[in-house]
Amino acid sequence: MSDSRAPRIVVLAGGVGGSNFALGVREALRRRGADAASHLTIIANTGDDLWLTGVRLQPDVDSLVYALAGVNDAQRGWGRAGESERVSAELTQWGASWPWFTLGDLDLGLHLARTGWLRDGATASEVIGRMAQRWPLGARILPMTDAEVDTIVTVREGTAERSMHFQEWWTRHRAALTPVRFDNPGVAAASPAPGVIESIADADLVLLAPSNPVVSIGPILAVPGIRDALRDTPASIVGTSPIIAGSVVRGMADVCLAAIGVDSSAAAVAAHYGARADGGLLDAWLIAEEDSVLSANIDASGIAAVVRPLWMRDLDTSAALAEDAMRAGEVHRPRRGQAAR
Ligand code: FO1
Repeated sequence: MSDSRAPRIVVLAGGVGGSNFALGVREALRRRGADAASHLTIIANTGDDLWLTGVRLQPDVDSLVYALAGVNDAQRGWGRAGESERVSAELTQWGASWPWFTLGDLDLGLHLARTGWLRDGATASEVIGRMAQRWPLGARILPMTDAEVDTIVTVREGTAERSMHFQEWWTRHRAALTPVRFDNPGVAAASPAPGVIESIADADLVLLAPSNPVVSIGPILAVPGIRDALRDTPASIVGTSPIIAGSVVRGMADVCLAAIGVDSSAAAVAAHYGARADGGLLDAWLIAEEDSVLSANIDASGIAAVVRPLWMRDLDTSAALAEDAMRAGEVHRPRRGQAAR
């Protein structure tokens, strides 16, 4: 199949689930004979970025870059393969780090390089560009914004409330402290990174990865201009449920969903994103075979439910899922009048 028949795809993604999905989309494009690098743009969540021991961490960007470069620790789900942790151990001895948050030596090399470039005036987008010069990624990765936007989790402790950085809540407490709310200070003043709005406007297909709807996709949608660009794009928008048979595929999205009053069900997450006909985002929503009973309800809400196998066990199953999402986008086009043109 010729390159011209492959869609220009934009993927909205968080880190771990987003990486597996992105690998599948890249592979599915290649299997269609397309040059993935010129067809695939990934808009990465940067809401869980942080400064730690003097260096800038971008966990979701790094998970995506490491996975696409093939240097990731696939089993652990984050960081580099073949890591050592000598520096982290030393930082802990100095009391200069979070003892429950491990910075691998190879990973730290990237954080040091990034921090130096940022201090020299580079933007987060330009830093990713430098990473892509070292490792051909077969895709373009854009941060949702070049601005620093945090995710702060507020938890209830008895009658009091306490706030902490998302990474502390996620990694140290394993999301076990009941969240009251998630805030993204700085997001209201943030602008989309260069290329974000343009890539959405020019896409044939926008895919929402099966990433955490609250703390991965949520911050991307909160950047002013991105939600409007999605509503206006002539591209089909197809999401993949991160919930199968009432359980999260990975991570702790159920706790996050509960905090914003959304049930852990494929239908409830679809309703959370909303139908384009009602000013929401979705033209179609991929749900698992285990959830086929929810199809009629989702269809009735104006979102086309597409029942497919969703488990991403390896590159083949990820590519098959991505191919299903591409086909859903071809079948379920935005209805006339919904998109801007
Ligand atoms: N996750 C952990 O569970 N434990 C860690 O010590 C840890 C360290 C870490 C360092 C750099 C990095 O980029 C990611 C890291 N992660 C770690 C993953 C990360 O906390 C989350 O999985 C993502 O931010 C959620 O998307």
